[in-house]
Amino acid sequence: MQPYDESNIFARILRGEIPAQKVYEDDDILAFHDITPKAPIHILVIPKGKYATLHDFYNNAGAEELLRFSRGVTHVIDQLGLQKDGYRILANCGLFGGQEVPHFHLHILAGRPLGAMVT
Ligand code: DGP
Repeated sequence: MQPYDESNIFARILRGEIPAQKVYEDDDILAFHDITPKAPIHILVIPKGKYATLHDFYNNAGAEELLRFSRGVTHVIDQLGLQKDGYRILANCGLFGGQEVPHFHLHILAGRPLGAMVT
């Protein structure tokens, strides 16, 4: 596995070097609007820890950190009122997954019927 790239864009957002339109932040996670939204609501949720992929996150974060991340994601969904009409969560991982930014993140997409697939 590649070492974590400190210069990736989300690491720079976390360090405050690049602005982001934040919707939620706590000690463990940051949620912000995607710069190229694929749906009326397109939020990215990232752990503040240095994890490149889902496996990196799962294998190296502690159980409490994983729990707090899950809780934070759910909180963002509730805060934005997405439960009622529904939403999609996805994670692009690695080359074939089309992951552009090597800091683990979830996409939350909502605001219109999304159909069977989002690319
Ligand atoms: P992925 O392919 O899963 O790595 O998606 C990365 C997403 O990050 C992509 O939908 C566009 C978004 N993105 C890239 N650069 C920036 C940025 O500087 N700010 C914000 N808010 N989003 C960005």
